[in-house]
Amino acid sequence: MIARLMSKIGSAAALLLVAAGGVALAEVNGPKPWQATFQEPATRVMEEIVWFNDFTLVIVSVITLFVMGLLAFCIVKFRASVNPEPDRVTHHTMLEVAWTIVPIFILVIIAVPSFKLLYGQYDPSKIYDDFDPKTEKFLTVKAIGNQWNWDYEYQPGDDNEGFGVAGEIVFTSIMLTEDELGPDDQRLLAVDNEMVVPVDTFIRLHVTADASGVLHSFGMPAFGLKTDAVPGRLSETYFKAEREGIFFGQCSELCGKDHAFMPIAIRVVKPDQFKQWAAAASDDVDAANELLAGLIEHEKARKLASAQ
Ligand SMILES: [Cu+2]
Repeated sequence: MIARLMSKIGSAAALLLVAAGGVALAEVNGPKPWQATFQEPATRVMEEIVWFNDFTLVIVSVITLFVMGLLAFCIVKFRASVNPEPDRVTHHTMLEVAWTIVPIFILVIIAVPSFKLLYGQYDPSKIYDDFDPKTEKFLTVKAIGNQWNWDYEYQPGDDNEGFGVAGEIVFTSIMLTEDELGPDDQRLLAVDNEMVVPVDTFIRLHVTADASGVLHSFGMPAFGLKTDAVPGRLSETYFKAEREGIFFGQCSELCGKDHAFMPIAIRVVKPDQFKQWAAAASDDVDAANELLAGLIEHEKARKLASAQ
């Protein structure tokens, strides 16, 4: 009996070890088991969102403690046994002025950074002090929500040619099924064709949905990005990823039976890797992805060799 129990505990521990090893192996920027807080920020906007969350949390905590303290104080001080004769005071002008002015003051303190952040999600000059709209180059990518996957389009023109997009790149990004998953792939998040963007570059993101379809929402938590995809309407937002890697998001607007199975995967790479991918992708996306995987592998091996 005890031996059976011990062997059960042993195999459970082994399973846990394997799971922990698996997590360590696949170093990805996405949700982690038992995660309760935000994902590690990869853009300045997300850093500001995390700051704003912490800031309002402090204010909320202080107010909650103050109200609870006040309540406890009144319960003890004015309990019937020590205060048999209730007070007949009905109002106190100074107190009423104070409890109107103080909350207004607190709301203004919250509103100022909140509005900055709200506008900053669409206008980089609110977030990036050195941002100059006249000189800054944007790579424009269009994301189209379908039932139930995403299309991505990179058109030559605008600033895109400067980033290496010489011909039109159009592809569909579909979630990998359980038997298509590789050893490092995240279940329900990995896709066949990832959206590829260069690091430290402003990406202008156009978001819409299939004209005959329904609402979707393009959400990428590590970038602090969420924009509704509305049929017949083009929404514009931007992001600037500050580190390389693979980032995962999901459709964030209930859109039908496979809503949970249309993840968003963005691969952030070096600008020269992006150029090579873009040059190949206008002809053949699969070949371009293979080329990119090779370049990333090569870079990893080079880093590992130089670290030893
Ligand atoms: Cu959806």
